[in-house]
Amino acid sequence: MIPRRARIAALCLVLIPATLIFAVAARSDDKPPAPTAAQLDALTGEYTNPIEPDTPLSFYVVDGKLMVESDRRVPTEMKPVSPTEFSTDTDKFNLRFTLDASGHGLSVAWTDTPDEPFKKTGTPVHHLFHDYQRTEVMIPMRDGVKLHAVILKPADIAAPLPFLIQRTPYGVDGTSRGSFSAQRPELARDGYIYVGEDIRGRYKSEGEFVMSRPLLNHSPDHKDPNVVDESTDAYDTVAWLLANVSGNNGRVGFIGTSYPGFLAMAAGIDPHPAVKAISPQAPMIDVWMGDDFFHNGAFRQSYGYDYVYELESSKESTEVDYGKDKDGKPLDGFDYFLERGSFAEDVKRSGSKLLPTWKLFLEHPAYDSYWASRGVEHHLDTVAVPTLSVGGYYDQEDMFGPQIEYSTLEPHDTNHQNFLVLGPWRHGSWSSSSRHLGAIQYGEPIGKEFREQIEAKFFAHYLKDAPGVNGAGFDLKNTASFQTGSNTWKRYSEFPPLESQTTALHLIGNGMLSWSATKTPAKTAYVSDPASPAPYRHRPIQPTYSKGSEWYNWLTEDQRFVTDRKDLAVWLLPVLKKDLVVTGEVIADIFAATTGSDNDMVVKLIDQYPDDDPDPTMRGYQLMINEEIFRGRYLTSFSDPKPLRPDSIHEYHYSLHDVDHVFKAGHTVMVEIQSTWFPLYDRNPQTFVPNIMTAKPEDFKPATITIYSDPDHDSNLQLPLMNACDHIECF
Ligand code: PG9
Repeated sequence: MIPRRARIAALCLVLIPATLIFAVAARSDDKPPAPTAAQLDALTGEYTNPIEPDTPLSFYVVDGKLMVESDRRVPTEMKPVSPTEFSTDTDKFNLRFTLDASGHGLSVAWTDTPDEPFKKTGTPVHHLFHDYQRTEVMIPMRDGVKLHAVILKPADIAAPLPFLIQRTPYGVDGTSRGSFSAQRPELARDGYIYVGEDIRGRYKSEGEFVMSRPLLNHSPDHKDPNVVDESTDAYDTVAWLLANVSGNNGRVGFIGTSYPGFLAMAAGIDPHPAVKAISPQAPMIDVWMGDDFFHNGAFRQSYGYDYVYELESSKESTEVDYGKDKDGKPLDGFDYFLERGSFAEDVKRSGSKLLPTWKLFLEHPAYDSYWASRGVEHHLDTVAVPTLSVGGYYDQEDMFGPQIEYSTLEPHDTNHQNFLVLGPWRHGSWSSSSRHLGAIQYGEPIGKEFREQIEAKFFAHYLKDAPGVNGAGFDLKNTASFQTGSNTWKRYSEFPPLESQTTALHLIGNGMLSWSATKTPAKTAYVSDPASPAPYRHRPIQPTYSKGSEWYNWLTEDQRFVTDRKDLAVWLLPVLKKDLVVTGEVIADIFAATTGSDNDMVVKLIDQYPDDDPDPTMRGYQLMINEEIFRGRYLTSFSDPKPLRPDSIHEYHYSLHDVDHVFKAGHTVMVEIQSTWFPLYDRNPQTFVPNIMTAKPEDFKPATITIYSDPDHDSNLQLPLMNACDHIECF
């Protein structure tokens, strides 16, 4: 007798498409049947996401089990949940197939993103994954503290291999063959002895964690056992690994993104002689000057609050929660911080003990010796090892670090070992193979191109004397940059390129920009009210790293959400007749007065797309190209803040960082100036108080900000133009 379920399925075969067969079959019993061998075979193939076509998934059957792999995913067994839905041990969501009329796989999608299916594009593709064997060790440092490390060693490579080390505060327990291949597929394929190490006081390492631990003046011979910092810990780790892990070739590279990027940088200062290459990627270099916690003295309130809570509440990362409103909805971070009023209140009402870095913020708001001691740039006076700095033009956390690392090292680069790669990436997003960032379309997988063409070859060259994954060797002379607008890779023999010509773009009257300075004096004014600050990104604002947070892409958001506000000023250049190519550092030089005695200046350079742009999502889009804040009290000294004289004119001359962008013909150049950017930056009371962290509600006052344009106060942006003569008269 045929069981009832099979009978229904057999009947349905004649009448309805196979997708429904599976659905009906699954519904007729609580526990769906295991898929048959024929059903599994029908799912095999390569499946590609048409929007992100560079990481296709391949499915195939081994020993009656459906397997999935991609160029960055080690072969993983898929467990049937139903004949068309499968789970793995490593993924949070399941994969669900749709079938064609003959029962063969047509597409597959993650169950949380059913609208983004991967379509079947061919037969399964197999990749090389080495047989990385995992061991855990405790490595003794010179002061007796032991650091926890995971070592992955390829058992299938007989030749001696170099070490590739990543030191991190974020925990290495999850380090495995799978995670290495997922995060750094090209390097995993090339074959290294990969080491992940917990730094002092984090996760399974002993000792005390110190945020952005200051670098000490240790002698390069590393003789003093009492001098301990991230550089000496890297040194001791290398010494131990060389002596204790067999099969190494005596060379070591360091790599890391963000905090681990800072740690890679530290490994290159008074380095162990075996260290032959480092790649600090999005490293923070100075958390007060321009990276995570302050920018030019303006305090990054929501970020400083969230990040420190996550890192210092315990040895392992702890999630931040802003709580719920009276209707049970998650609180908008904008309201959360506005209601508390000051950072001192944030801390008081956090429910947490006073965390060490919060205390530092409260007690040391200016750039005193506490912060200066954490500035790595003060230690970069030699290119001790080949250094590949990597940064994003849209890095929401550490845009400053890689640019300053490169430019500080460059004058010392006598052996041509200082390299820079910049692209329109957010914090670390070169690790993905995506073809876009928010609204910006690259047209190609620029992260993958960087990893294959530059990163993998850099390490292969310096650590193995080999060409790397793609045959031809490392050939970067100095700088590679993915230029937005033209969407092309550029290579420069120095950065900014010699050909770029600093050209002033003047903010003149009537909201106009001009390549000529004005002869007619003009003023532009707005009232900035700390009681109603401009949001830095659209609301609601979720905790920085929470699920669904829109923190990551805020720098690419369409600025139309604020441009109509009354508390900012806007200047425009007439629609461009020719492309405008800007490559290098943009400087703001703004002359302004305030009716108050302190203020913030936020200057944004924006590319406004035409209303008839071929891409409908970009019509009228206002894309920030460069942007930065400066806190007025630090105009004369970062360590000794001073009140501004009300109504007198001050010059705000500061960097808006590097860029490589083509404003296309038909686009409009826009400059926007405002005085709040909340809650990423705390509100300036606009009346001078000794410490803004403890400002009282009554200290916060509206003020009128006036921007000047006259022969003595020529407010302008200095743009590094590659084709200046297309826009100004050249002789
Ligand atoms: N941006 C992070 C961070 C680095 C250093 C200090 C504080 C924060 C990070 O992504 O690691």
